[in-house]
Amino acid sequence: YNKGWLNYHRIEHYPDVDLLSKLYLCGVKDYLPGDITFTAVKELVNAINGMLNIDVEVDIQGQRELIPSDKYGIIIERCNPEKEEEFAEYKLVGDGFLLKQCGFHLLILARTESGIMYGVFELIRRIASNQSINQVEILENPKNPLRMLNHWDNMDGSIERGYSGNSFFFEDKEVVVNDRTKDYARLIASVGINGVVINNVNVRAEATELITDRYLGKLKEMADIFANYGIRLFVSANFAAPMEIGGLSLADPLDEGVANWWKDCIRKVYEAIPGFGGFLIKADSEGRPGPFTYNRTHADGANVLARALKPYGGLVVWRCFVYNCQQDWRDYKTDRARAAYDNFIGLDGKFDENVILQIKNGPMDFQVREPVSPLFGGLKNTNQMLEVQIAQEYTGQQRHVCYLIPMWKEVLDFNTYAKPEGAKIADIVSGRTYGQVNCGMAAVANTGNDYNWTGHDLAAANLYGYGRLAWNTDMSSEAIAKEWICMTYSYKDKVVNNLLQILLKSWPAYEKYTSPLGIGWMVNPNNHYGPNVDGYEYDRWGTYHRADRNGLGVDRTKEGTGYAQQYNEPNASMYENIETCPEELLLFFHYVRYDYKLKSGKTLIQHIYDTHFEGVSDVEDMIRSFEEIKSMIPEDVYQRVMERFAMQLDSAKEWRDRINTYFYRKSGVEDAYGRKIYK
Ligand code: BDP
Repeated sequence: YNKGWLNYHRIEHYPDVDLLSKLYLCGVKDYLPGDITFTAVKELVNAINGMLNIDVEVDIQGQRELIPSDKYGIIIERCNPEKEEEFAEYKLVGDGFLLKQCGFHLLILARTESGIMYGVFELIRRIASNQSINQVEILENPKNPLRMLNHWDNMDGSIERGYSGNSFFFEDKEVVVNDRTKDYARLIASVGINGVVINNVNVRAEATELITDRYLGKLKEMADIFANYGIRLFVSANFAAPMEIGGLSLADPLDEGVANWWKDCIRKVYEAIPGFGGFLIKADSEGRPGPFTYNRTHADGANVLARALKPYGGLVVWRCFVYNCQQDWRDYKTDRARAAYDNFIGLDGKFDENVILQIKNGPMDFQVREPVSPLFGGLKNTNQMLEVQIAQEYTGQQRHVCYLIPMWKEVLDFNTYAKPEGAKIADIVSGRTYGQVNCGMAAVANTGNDYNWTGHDLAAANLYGYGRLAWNTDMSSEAIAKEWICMTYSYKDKVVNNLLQILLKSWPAYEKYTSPLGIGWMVNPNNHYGPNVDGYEYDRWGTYHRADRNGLGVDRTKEGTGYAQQYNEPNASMYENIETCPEELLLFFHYVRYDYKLKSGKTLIQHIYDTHFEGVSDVEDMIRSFEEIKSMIPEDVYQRVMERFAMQLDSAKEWRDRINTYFYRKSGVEDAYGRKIYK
């Protein structure tokens, strides 16, 4: 496998090499450098050597005062409260860092060891992007306390919705710990990830036993590797574990025997792995067991675990992806979009402090376009985390390029109006809105044991970008993409510009050639790749477009399913009214006739035709931009990406033709430009 964005390719003529040839490691008493700092120092030495061909001399110096002030060097130090005054102007919080030139020295200062490591990676990024560090002064504090990855890896080595090969955590029902574990930790720590759930949220068979003696030894080895990179290990747990592995006859969260079983189980987990993070739980969803069986609430379910985890500082991350997956399409009023809100809003304030509700970005399921979940802005007394999906389940399965950072930024920037100020989703999940500490972001990972980690080489930009965005939600999509390109390939203008264009074009292109204006789905059932307009239409999953000869879309206003009313004002009214509803979500909220005029002056049907032709030509543009940089990127990368582009182009054409033909046949309306539609 390759080194991803940490390959440290050579940077010619870097300006500030003087500052970088020596490294002083400081710290006294309680602030002596520890494992994470040593990991970071080693990383920095390798990085400087790889990029600038300099052998950095490391000097483990107790006190900064002893370092000659007229000699160049990097100083790495953890803040010592005795020196607090000196740095009072820099408000370092949590794992934040300061990277600053002071005279002849380049200082990396942090309160925590993880902070040191994040400062080191910032310096590495600067060098890789060929940016000068002369007079640099950067203070960064993480915007989100928790920055997690959720892997949907199964213990047989397969990955649910995995498009990059098999698991590197599990093989043949065993936990795997090897060099790749370390390289994985290194990659994700470099972008700020500090928590990892290694197994699928659908916990079946052996995975239920991960929290028993059978696996704890191996998990401890993994947790130790992660810990050197400031990452905590979490696992997905099975709500029915007391029955499935505990021999109890029930899993009722209010049963004392069940509560004691969890306490005992969790005590053993912490005896083996003191730094264990906690559990991720999917309950009462898509066939998974949960508290509903016993007529208990999700708060009852989460709290029994939370109380057992509390003495050890452990967390329960409880998913809100709870809906009826046995719907009847004939019943217009049962709307899957309503489900998460309806299930959880009444429980606001009933969860313990160490429970976090993990909420998918939208009310359905990671479609190319969805409104945000109305639980954000609805819940006011509950810890919350935003869940996004890096794995491209519905966005081309890592055969299509689809750079997702712009989508997540729109979600984070959405104003929920839960308060007059500071109520964007970014504020809520960071804990700023309600002064919470247990919150942040989580994402379904897109990795596997493929040579390049992510199947599509360009899909690594989403993994990289997710980490960077979770660390700093203010970063722009462009800035993140540029960093990734520089780190991975080159800082040369042509490479940066062309790859940047491709990435930024990709999500809009995918949206154009797939299902129109927020309606979603229209994919092949089960595997979710490629077009199938009616694939889910008369099925039980609650995912309908309701197209007929006059129009399409789901009426989610008061007259329809009432979903729009789950938002705070003025959002509810904005969605309710077809005139003010953002057009990209028009069909999500409204049933619209084919001859309805959009703001562009085009009819809905003409818009559908046009965007589908445009989407395909956008893919052709992306391919041309990529061909232009052939000689500037590694040959194997070029080959792999071109193979995927060929698949993407085929698939985009299939989407275009199926969608256009379908709506032509439903509506009988001709394309205004007489382009090829299969009649
Ligand atoms: C859907 C996936 C399914 C997951 C589920 C979940 O199709 O495989 O188990 O989400 O998030 O997107 O639990």
